[in-house]
Amino acid sequence: SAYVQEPNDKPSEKCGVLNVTKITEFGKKVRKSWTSSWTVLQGHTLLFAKEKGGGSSWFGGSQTKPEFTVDLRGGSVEWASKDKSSKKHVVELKTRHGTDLLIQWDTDTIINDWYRVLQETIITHAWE
Ligand code: I3S
Repeated sequence: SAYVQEPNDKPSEKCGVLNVTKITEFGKKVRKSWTSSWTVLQGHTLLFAKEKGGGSSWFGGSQTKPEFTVDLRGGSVEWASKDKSSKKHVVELKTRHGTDLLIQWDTDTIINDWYRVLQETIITHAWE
């Protein structure tokens, strides 16, 4: 059988390290604070945890709790305009609650994958 039981019974669709900052919270502009975060996509939820000592940690274990989570339903992604950041390959993720994030990674193939997966997730869950 192709069925494989995941350790925490919640298959992760994608994970990796990304640079992340909030730019608005509930519609209000907040000061940027770029952080390197271990990022996990589970269903329609995107979870971020601070990287500990450069090693990749894992949710579900006791070591690391998500620093924050984002519900992608009703959100949108686009490539950030130049005025949003001087960094390259920056994705702007907007949520329906008015909390917007910038997500960035220097390697274009990696950030392109995230862009595509986030967009697919938002489309998949559009009617929930
Ligand atoms: O949009 P801003 O204010 O130019 O964003 C920069 C600031 O967040 C800056 O921190 P300070 O507010 O402590 O100066 C960061 O170090 C920069 O990385 C931010 O700009 P970029 O272009 O990297 O997103």
